[in-house]
Amino acid sequence: MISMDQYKGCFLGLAIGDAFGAPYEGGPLERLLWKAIGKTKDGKLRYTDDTQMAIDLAKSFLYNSTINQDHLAHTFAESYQWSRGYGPSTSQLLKLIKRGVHWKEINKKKFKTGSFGNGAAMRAPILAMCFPSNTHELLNSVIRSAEITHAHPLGIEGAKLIALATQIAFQKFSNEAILEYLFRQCDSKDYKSKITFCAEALKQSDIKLRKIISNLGNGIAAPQSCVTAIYFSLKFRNQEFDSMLDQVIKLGGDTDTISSMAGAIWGAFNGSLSIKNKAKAVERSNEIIKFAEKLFIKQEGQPGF
Ligand code: R7I
Ligand code: MG
Ligand code: MG
Repeated sequence: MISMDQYKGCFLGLAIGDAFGAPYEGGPLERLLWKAIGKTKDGKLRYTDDTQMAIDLAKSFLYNSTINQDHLAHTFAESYQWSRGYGPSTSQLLKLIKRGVHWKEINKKKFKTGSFGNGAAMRAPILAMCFPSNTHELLNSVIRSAEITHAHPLGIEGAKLIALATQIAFQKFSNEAILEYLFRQCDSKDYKSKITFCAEALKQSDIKLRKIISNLGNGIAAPQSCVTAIYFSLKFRNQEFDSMLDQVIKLGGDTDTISSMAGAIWGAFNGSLSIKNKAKAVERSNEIIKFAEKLFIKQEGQPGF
């Protein structure tokens, strides 16, 4: 049985990972900028595009009871603020949607086959809360959510793996079972070999971070970050959230997104009890808890839940 606390843990884990990881994302310039704009007036940590798009997805699903692509595209566009640190292609796209252009006309404009950034994957844990037991519906919704901004097959596949990892974390399966399942769900050789490496790496307690970076990645492309996040969530599932966060921050690169995706999966396993206090440092954390509650109530009573 999945509990409401696991939903809260998942959404809070996503937001905490994002807000605490954000000051370390990217190079010196990005870090300097975040130093200047990374806190609210009342001293809370601001979250970035990762949490904003997750909230937008939850809002749109709660309103439509399905993934309505046009509504979701508008919800993303209405929330857009440059200061949330969106990826360049997503920024351009959302500004055009806000001006009235239909998302279908521009989702393959900057990149011919669509973006393979990790922007679709970072919001995918929310889809596991929307469809906790219906995998067919989950996968269908991953595609519908992703293709608005990230139509590239590798962007979609990364989102699929994060959504499935979250869904199965709610069920608390063993790491071995989770990775076998994810391996079977991979479409590409790249993700398959990363899942295989992840399974091997989890057997080695003293593996170096540079080996994780060179084999799984720490970048903003989905193939360079999704399995990395899965690896950390599985490695630290029985340890404190902060131990996981420390390691992801040491990894460098796309620290907000990797800790956000890992945080969501960690929270799906563990619930919110041990991270509630930490969440108080993050802006709008009470509203995030409310969204998690609403998503849980919406799914409760569905067959198989
Ligand atoms: O994926 P996205 O929305 O966000 C990525 C990151 C996250 O970590 C956020 O936290 C934020 O910091 O940004 O951003 P996109 O703009 O869709 O993609 C990110 C980058 O991936 C692009 O700017 C490109 O450098 C690269 N990229 C591609 N490069 C070549 N060909 C994405 N797709 C392609 C491609 O098809
Ligand atoms: Mg971000
Ligand atoms: Mg990021």
